[in-house]
Amino acid sequence: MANQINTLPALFESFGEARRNGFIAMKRLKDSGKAVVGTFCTYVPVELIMAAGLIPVGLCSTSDETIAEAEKTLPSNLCPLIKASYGFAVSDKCPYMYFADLVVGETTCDGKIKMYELLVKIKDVYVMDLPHTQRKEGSRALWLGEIHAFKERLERTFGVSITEEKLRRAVKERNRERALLKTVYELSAAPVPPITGLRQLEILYGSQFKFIHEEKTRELEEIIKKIKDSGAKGEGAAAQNAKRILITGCPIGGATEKLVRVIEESGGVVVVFENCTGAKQFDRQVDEDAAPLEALADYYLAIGCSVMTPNPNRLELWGRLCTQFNIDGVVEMLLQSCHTYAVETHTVREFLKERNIPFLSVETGYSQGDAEQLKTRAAAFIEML
Ligand code: BJ8
Repeated sequence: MANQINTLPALFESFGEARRNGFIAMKRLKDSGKAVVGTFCTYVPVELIMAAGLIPVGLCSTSDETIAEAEKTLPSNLCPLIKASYGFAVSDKCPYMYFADLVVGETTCDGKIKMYELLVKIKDVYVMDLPHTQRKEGSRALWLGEIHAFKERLERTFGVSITEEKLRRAVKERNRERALLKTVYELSAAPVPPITGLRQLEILYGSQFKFIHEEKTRELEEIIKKIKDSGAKGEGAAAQNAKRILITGCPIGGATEKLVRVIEESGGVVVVFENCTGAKQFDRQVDEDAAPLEALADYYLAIGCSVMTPNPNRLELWGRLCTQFNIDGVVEMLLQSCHTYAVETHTVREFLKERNIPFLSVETGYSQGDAEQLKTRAAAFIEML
């Protein structure tokens, strides 16, 4: 234990409390004989991992601490999420990666696909082939086949049997977690949101570092109760006239919290995150009445990420969120060199223009060097709302 804690990243102390505690909790689970499966993407059906009695953990890194290390191997003009994730793996500085018995990749964007080819030299990596369109019959068949193959890989590697009963239980548990996290962010649909966007992000992002379902749901229920109580007392987290912002784009959290901070320091309040840290992941439920593997295939294939072409589900989700949260403006965060989201910006802009919703797109990375520049842009945007 002591050795492991000694190798925690230098920025350990600055991580959210949930993430810090998560490191310790993960070590305890490993000590108790549990195996860990690391994932990078919302498309990976974690219910299969849960049904196998394994612990799923998100591996996307959100700090620039190991980017220099990664750039010894990877090109510098690559998305920071990919560089940081690889950097933490090669430098052994991410305890979650360190503890992972299996790492699951997916063929989403080109940078990640190629990075997995290198990661395989360090870890046991399994890559799921994700189709890039939802509209062809064959896509669904291919994805269902990938889900079957992933199930078999888990069973083989860990010597377990994923029965239908276990899978149905995992679907129910994960649906419950999604429903609670959705309740957390939907509370900010109130005319005066009861929590700031920063606090909301802390809860949503931090939830992935809670590994025991019962503890996680209990804590979320307590958090929801506290937020409701303070809302009932009229203790809003933002001024009555704060501009209501929806954040979209690449996954946000860790270093990119800076964007939420500058928006909220400039007279805005982030009421909802449409990206993978928020509604993209928690908006819908897996059908509990359907055959579980089929239900998982349908649920995950329908995720509205820019790696899909075309990508109507992202726009459909927005339409609903903009109305439900009474949005004054949309801010898109693009990570540097994320081509799929960057190209989709045009479609997004047109979609919002038709609805008269102001839009700001910013590109950033994991360093804090552009915080002032982001603040200037956010302040000018909110000023004109
Ligand atoms: S479902 S958003 S987690 S792919 S790594 S695409 S930022 S260039 S993370 Fe993502 Fe799954 Fe989609 Fe969500 Fe761009 Fe970077 Fe690629 Fe990225």
